[in-house]
Amino acid sequence: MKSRLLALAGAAALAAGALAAPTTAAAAPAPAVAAAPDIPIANVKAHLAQLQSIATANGGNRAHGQPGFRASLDYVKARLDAAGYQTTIQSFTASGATGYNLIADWPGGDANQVLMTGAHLDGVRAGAGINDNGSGSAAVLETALAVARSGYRPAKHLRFGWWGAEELGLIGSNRYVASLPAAERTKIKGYLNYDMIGSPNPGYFVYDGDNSDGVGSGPGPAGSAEIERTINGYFSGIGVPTRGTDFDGRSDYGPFIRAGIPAGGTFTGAEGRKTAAQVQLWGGQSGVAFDRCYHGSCDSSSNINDTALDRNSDSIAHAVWTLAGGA
Ligand code: DPN
Ligand code: ZN
Ligand code: CA
Repeated sequence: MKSRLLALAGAAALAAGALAAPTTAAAAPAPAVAAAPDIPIANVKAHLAQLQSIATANGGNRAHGQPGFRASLDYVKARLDAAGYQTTIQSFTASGATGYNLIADWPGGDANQVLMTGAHLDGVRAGAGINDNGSGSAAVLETALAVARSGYRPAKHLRFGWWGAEELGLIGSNRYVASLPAAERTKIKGYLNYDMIGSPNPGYFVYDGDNSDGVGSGPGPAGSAEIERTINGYFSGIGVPTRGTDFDGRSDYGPFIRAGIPAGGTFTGAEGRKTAAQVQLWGGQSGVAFDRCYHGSCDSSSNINDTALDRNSDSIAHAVWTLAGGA
């Protein structure tokens, strides 16, 4: 993937050439990269309120094979359709029930250079699944809607995905990647994944794509390091320290990296407990789980740290705008 750094280095090389050969015209300015918009946290929270209402009206959950999952999918799809996305529902069978992925393409960009961003939309049966993973689903939805609102003309083609049956073992994302012909797979130049990004006792974790923190199971496909740097660049810009987290395939980026597609994303923590050292970094409660309601009945609307959700939502827009390029 062509990085902004490379583009700047190219401009510098051109400028050096211009000095050596004075007849050469002045170097063209580096191509403009549009600045990402601020993602309105109120809009992300409004999506979460809708997902909570959907769970409440459907037996308290949004799990695979349950009516709350399909209602969640219909909600996200309606918003995308109204904004001008081309949406596709991919059906599959898992554990004797029909599951669905929702794929949304934003018209335009280079069809041979796809940047995909996704989140799992299903929850477990125990509760409404608002942090896991209403948070990622809502933030990715609002980022897609921001693309539509902004008049942004990305250089790469943008695709978004909401996965079914993640909680049964990454079933939906596996089916999606497996369904792609090899030629389509190689067009996907990067995949950004958001799973649990509003944990109530949050950490600021970034998938360790280059294994620099040594907490992964080895570096991801080439290009994962650039994604990690891009995400870290957003957080350093707002003065929030990040730490690497396992790039071991415990969420829907797994099938993508196994197919050789560079990937990255953020995570605010699940059942693990925040250490005293992490409290020094980020505040919060030492010795308490990042998400005490992980896979529990209390993963409801109140199980969200708004600041974490806000920062992570803005980081998604930053990553999409930076990695897709264009103006
Ligand atoms: N994949 C997760 C779940 O849905 O339960 C939690 C998770 C996300 C764990 C990201 C580690 C990293
Ligand atoms: Zn989960
Ligand atoms: Ca790293």
